[in-house]
Amino acid sequence: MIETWRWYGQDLDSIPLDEIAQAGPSGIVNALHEIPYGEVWPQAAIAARRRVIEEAGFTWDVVESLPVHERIKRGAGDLTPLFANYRQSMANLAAEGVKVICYNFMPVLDWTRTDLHHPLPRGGTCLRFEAYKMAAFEFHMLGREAAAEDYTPEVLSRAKSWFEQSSEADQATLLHAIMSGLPGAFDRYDVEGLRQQLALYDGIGRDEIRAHFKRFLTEVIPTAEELGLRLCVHPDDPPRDILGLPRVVSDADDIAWILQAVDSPANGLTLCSGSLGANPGNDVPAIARRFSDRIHFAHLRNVRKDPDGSFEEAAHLEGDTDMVALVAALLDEERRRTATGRSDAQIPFRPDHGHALASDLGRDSFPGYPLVGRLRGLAELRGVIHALNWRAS
Ligand code: DNO
Repeated sequence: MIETWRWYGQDLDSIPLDEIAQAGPSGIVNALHEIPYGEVWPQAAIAARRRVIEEAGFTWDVVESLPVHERIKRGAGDLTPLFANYRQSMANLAAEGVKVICYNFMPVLDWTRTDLHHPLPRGGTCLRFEAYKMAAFEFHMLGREAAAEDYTPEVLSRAKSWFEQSSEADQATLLHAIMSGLPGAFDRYDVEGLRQQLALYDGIGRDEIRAHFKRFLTEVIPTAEELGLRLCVHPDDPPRDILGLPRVVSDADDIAWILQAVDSPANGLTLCSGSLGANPGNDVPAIARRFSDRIHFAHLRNVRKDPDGSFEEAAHLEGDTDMVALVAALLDEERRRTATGRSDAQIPFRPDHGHALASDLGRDSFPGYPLVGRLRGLAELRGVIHALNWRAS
């Protein structure tokens, strides 16, 4: 497996490449976050970023993400220029040798948490999704009455108490946490802005989103094939509908549908164990085995779930997903690929998220992306990989 590390670029990330080098990964996962969604990534800008990465001794293995514009997800307006721009960015990336492109198809939001600094029993903090806080946000702050159908009466009653006792600062902190999943320098909303975004999805259900997704794939996968690129969709996080928005990358049935919608090796999956693992119905190692030949990238992390729909990010080898079984599935797939001579036999993975530990606590970094906590995750995963490889040899 290829060890990679997500880096947000020299202007946005407080963790420099020379510190990442000390953690030991060979590859970097990067995006031009500063370019607004829908615009072309110029080849010169990609080349400049590539030089920075390579001069620090890394390869740029994966783009995460080449974002899909909201209008494509909504199927709104003349999409021809947006598809053309996406294809042009793909061509520019291919020209610079970057071959794996991760993206998602989550309407409006990306990953969603309610607490960015949830304390851990032995010190340090993790990201947490608290069902009652999400309900408080939806029902009381956004005024989305239909949210009542998505939660149990107990969760709704806790939501009400939380809201009644909350200060303006508490509410601002919650809004900030929910918005933090949006990775770029763009598209953060306040409550009113979010209401407006949600209204744009009125009348757009699951079937429509799927149709828009299929259209996207139809537009870009043939180009990926020509350019020798592999696209890999990132699952929804959490893997269920949220804010009344339909989500279509949440479980094995969804993945099966996507992979056959345009049946090509270039149409693949980012196996994100933490995202998929937050749905109690998802057996992540089984999903990995079922779709193994289309996994182009893996995000390895763990979650611990509560019965009310809450969950938090556990240490990489703790939590509800059997990480050793999952890594074993990926290594088996790599052996199969090697045996059949596939050029992409090695699957890039990154330690996805990490607890904020020790010196992380005084340092500003992207939520979920501190140095020490991810280094711990990478080191543990590296140990699992070495041990499984030794046993197989
Ligand atoms: C969260 C990430 C996601 C991911 C996008 C891919 O930490 O895994 O934000 O980058 O969903 O498009």
